[in-house]
Amino acid sequence: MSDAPILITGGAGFIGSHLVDALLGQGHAVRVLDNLSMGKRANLPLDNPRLGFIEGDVADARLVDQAVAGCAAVVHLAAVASVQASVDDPVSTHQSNFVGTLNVCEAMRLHGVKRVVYASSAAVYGNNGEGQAIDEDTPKAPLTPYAADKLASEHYLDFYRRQHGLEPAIFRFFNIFGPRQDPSSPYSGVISIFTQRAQQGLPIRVFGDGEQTRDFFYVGDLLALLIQALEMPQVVAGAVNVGWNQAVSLNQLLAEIGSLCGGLPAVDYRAARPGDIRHSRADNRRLQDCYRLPPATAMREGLRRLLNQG
Ligand code: NAD
Ligand code: UD2
Repeated sequence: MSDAPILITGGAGFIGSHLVDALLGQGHAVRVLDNLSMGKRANLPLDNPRLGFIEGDVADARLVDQAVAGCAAVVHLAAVASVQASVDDPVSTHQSNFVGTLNVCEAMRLHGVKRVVYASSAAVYGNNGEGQAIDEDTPKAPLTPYAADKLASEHYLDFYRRQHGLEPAIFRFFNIFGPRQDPSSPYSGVISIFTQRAQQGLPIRVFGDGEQTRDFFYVGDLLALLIQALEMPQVVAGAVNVGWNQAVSLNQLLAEIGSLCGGLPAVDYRAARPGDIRHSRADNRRLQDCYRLPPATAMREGLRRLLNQG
């Protein structure tokens, strides 16, 4: 096992901290760069000598350069993972969600680091492909600065591939859920909010009629894909959707949570969020063709693990 660490930007966050645990468990050295805007030190095994932690901003080119130097590869997860935050403040979220990616690309070019795994999002499709499974060739229609920054980052990664030999493995995550997904913001992942409020007996707000659907993917299943993308000899060209090609409505989700919690608090149906996507489901044939998929963690099992973390 090389002693050169794997850099995980955003590694103190929900997905990143699970990846840190998995890579350390496999004997890798790991380095995390995170500004703790959403991530937490408590998510990290900071006493592990094979883990280095740098608190700072991916928008700081000098810091990113230091963080990338000497690394074997990069998993670039750092971003403001809130669509609404990007709508409210596109200038500052752009620094994290796009300039951060450009800084990572530049630092990798300068230090000769080739492999980068990048977390893009189903948001790049906007409302295109609604109602049927969305494949990677579906026309892109980013509706928000968050989605636009994800798509722009994909294009820059491809430029650095063509021009400078970077090896980007780009995933378009649909809706990832699991332990450590922070429910503290009204714009946190819906499953983290619903489960926390169900456990605390607080009223649950549904924005819309609850028939909107998402393709939910348990975080534990994602880790195997991220590690394969780090280790595979050749990266897959282009972006790959991460989802199970299964549409679950919020009302179905609530029924599952209710049956696991022995009932639900009051559910309050409100107006749909402006620009909210009605139906989202991943055509995951490219994922199945290019990666070894772990057995899917069933929604109920994922919810059970999440509820037990509490
Ligand atoms: P998260 O908010 O838990 O993780 C993001 C991490 O990045 C946090 O730890 C945060 O502190 C850090 N961060 C934010 N801005 C930063 C900056 N400027 N400099 C350094 N660190 C910064 O959310 P997550 O769900 O773990 O998301 C990880 C990545 O996956 C993000 O890029 C997100 O856009 C993407 N993604 C997530 C989902 C999902 O359903 N969770 C879906 C699609 C894409
Ligand atoms: C989008 C992206 C996802 C990720 C995420 C980052 C799509 C399909 N998904 O997630 O890939 O990038 O943004 O933030 O583009 N809701 C409620 N009540 C609540 C909270 C949410 O009804 O308390 C609804 C919300 O209106 C939406 C659904 O739940 O209809 C999912 O919302 P979300 O914020 O969990 O995720 P989403 O799909 O916007």
